[in-house]
Amino acid sequence: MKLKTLIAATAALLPTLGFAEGDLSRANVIDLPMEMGTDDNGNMYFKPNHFDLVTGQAYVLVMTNIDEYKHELSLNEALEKLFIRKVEISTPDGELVAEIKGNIREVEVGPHQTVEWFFVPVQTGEDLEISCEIEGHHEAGMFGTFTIR
Ligand SMILES: [Cu+2]
Repeated sequence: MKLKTLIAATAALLPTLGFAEGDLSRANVIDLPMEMGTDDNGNMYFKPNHFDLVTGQAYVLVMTNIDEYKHELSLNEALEKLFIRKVEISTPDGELVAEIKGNIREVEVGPHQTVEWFFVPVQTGEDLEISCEIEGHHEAGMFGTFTIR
């Protein structure tokens, strides 16, 4: 297919897709699974502990706490680099419990629970620290970084 024809065909298709319509926060959301836990040596971790993000891309950070006690994720200074869309909580069978909207800086995840955090990076930043600020957890290794390009 010639390029011109391809562009015309693509343009003709676009309005029928319907869902994005200029709203970057809802289009093609990328899943970022992250485990929160403690290893056999007592080291606490986020796994993975680094995320490479790009501006304008919608993400959902799927935080799963595998421990018997709660953990948290604090965005710290990374908050100002993100448009926070919502935090979502569902039952294990996928039924919605709550969607919390607003500029959320910190989320605690209960034992054996999963919470989803939806955001879109809007500014670049290098190695922005995210951390668990529960007493002793940061010292035990529970922190990570976001790099936004
Ligand atoms: Cu923790």
